[in-house]
Amino acid sequence: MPWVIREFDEIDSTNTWLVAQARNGAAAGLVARADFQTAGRGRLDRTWEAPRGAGLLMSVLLEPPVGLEDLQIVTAAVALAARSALIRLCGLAPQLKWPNDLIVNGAKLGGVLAELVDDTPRVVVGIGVNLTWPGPPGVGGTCVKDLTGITLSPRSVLDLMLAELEMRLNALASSEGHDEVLGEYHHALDTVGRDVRVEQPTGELVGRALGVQRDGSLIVESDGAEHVVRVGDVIHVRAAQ
Ligand code: BT5
Repeated sequence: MPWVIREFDEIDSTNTWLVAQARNGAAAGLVARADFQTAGRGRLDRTWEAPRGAGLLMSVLLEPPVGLEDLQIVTAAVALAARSALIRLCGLAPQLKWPNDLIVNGAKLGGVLAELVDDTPRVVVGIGVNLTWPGPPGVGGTCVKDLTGITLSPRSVLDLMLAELEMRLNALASSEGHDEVLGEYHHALDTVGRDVRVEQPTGELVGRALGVQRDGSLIVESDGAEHVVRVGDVIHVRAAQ
């Protein structure tokens, strides 16, 4: 993948910028990284905050080698790529909270925001990773520096993460490679085996997370039946045994 990296001192949101570029015909592989966002976005109209230079704030435009129905595994690949970059740069192995949060001991280290570009098979996937600031007070965040004592530069994480992402996107093009990414996702997911409460647009589901489907959806057992969760916020209600 010929990545084309655009870096900004300041921007409203790397996701917003990249979606606009995609609508104007930008090619897949375009990457935006910013030192500071004035309107960083989380999912469901929430915000993502970070002081200047304190975290990796990036988005990438992808045309995934899988159908739109498999989009969850593509966004998971972005989270896994960031996780792998952190393992290689400082030995920190965050877990994932379904669908894509990076967490360490339950504290949020990073989050992913995926947005489809109109009705095309293209998607903008953005990620924020806290490097030297643990997030706003009261949200239970953490950062690489507090966990390891190591100060990483956003650009070093970006470069390694893009190399890791490329490997996983290539893998997703074949059935065996897809199995490998899925295996890595399953291994990294802290959610599997836990009792969870899932807040979905359609209501709340309480049960136990059994695993993920091939497309990355979460399987939750509740009242003796298996439910497939494609969207929703998952709250871990009890530690895994
Ligand atoms: C996410 O949303 O976790 C997705 C975050 C994606 C941010 C990246 S940065 C680059 C790209 N450009 C953007 O504009 N966005 C993407 P969600 O699961 O909805 O979590 C949002 C919630 O996390 C907020 O409501 C806060 O409670 C909390 N939060 C905000 N900033 C945080 C931080 N730096 N660290 C930890 N938690 C944070």
